[in-house]
Amino acid sequence: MLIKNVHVDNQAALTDVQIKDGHFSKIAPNLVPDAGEQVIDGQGKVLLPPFVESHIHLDTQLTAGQPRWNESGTLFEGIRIWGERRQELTKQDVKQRALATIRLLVKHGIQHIRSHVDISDPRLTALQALLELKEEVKDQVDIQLVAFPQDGVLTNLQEKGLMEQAIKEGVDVIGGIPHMEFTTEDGWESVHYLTRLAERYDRLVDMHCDEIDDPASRNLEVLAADAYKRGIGDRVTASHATAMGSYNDAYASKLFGLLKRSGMNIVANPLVNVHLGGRFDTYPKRRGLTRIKDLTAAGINVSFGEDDIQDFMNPLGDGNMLDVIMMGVYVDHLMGYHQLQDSFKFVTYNGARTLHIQDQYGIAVGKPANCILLNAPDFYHALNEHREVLYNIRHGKVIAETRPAKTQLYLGF
Ligand code: 17E
Ligand code: FE2
Repeated sequence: MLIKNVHVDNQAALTDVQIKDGHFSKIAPNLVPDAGEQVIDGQGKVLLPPFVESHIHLDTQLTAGQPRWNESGTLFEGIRIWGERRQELTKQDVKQRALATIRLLVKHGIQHIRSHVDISDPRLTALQALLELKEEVKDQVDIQLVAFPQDGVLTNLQEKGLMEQAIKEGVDVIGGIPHMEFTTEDGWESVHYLTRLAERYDRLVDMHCDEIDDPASRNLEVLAADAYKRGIGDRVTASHATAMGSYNDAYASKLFGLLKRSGMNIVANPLVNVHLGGRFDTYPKRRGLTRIKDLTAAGINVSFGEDDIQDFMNPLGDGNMLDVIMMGVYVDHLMGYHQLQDSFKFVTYNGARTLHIQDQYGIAVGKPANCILLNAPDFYHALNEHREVLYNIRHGKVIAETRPAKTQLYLGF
C-alpha cells in the first residue's frame, strides 16, 4: 500500500508512506507505486498513528439506565448502580456490549485499548469474557486488561484472592483504588501490596488513584514513591488523580518533583471527571480534573481516556477521542494555537507510553503499519471541525473507512 501526500504526525511537510508486509517500509516524498500496489491519495491530510484509548471499562459500557439512571451524577451513586447491574452479568452480555463498544472505537480510529475490568464479582465473569474477546479481536485491536478491584482490595475482604486469581488468569495490568479503601492507611497499604504484586508477577500497574475532590487524598505520592523505589515508574500509571486539582500549589510542587523522578504516567479522563467532579461543591465549583497542563509542562506523561461510554458514570459518549481532547483542552486552559495542534499527542504517543507499547507504535520505517488518515489538513482543523477518521489502517489493511456526510445549503447566498 502507498499513501500519498500526507502530513505525518501533523508535521508541516508533505510526504508519502509505503507499507510492505504489514510494516512501514519507506517514508519519503515522491514515492512511486509498485505494479498493482494499492494507492490511497492522502490529499494533504494528516496521517497519525492510531488513537490510543488509555482508560476505559469495557465491562460496564452501554449499560446506561440499567437498572436505573445515575441522577445525582456522583461517582458513589455510579458505583452503587454498577453493584446492582454487576449481579446480572453473563459472559454473553459482557462480550456483546464490549464488542459494540470496540466497533465504536475502531470507527473513530482507535487500535490500542487499555480496559479496566472489575474483579469484585467472585465468578470473575467479566474477566473471563474479556480475556476471550481480547484473543478474538487481536488482529484488529490490541487490548490490555487491568484487574480493577472496584470495591477495594482491603475493604472487600475477598478481593486479595481475586486479584491473585485475575493475575494468574492473564491480566496485563494490576489495578487498584486506594482512595476507596476504608482508611487513609488502608489506601497506602493497598498501594504497597499491589506494587509488590506487580513486581512479583512482572505486570504493569494502573490504579484509579485519588478520584475524589479531597485535597487530603494523597495516595499518588505513595504510588509514585513505590514506583521510584522499585525502579518501575515507566510501567506505572495513576488514572484520574483528580484530587490534584484540589491540592495546594506548594504541595503540588513537591509532588511534581517526585512524579518526574519516578517517570510514571498519569491518565486524565476529562469528560467523566468534569461530569463527576465538583458534585459536592455548591459555588465556587471545582473542575474535578487533574493538572493536565502543569504536568505536561513539567515533562510528566499525560494521556487521555474516555473512561465510560453510556453507562452509570457517563450517560453520553460514542467513542470519539476528539470529544475527550476538546473537554481536556477547554477545562485545563490548553487553548493556545500550538497546544491545540499538539493535543493529538494525549491520545496517540502519550497513550502509547502509558500502555508501554512505544516500541511497536508510531509512523516510522520498520514499525507495524498502523495509522489513521484524518479528514483535515492539520490537527487544529480536525479537532475544531470534528473531522472524520477517513481510514483506520491496521498492518497495512483498511479496517474502517468513513465517507464524510455532505451538507447542501439552500440559502440563496
Ligand atoms: N469506577 C470508578 O471508581 N471510577 C470510574 N471513573 C469508573 C468506574 C468509570
Ligand atoms: Fe475509570
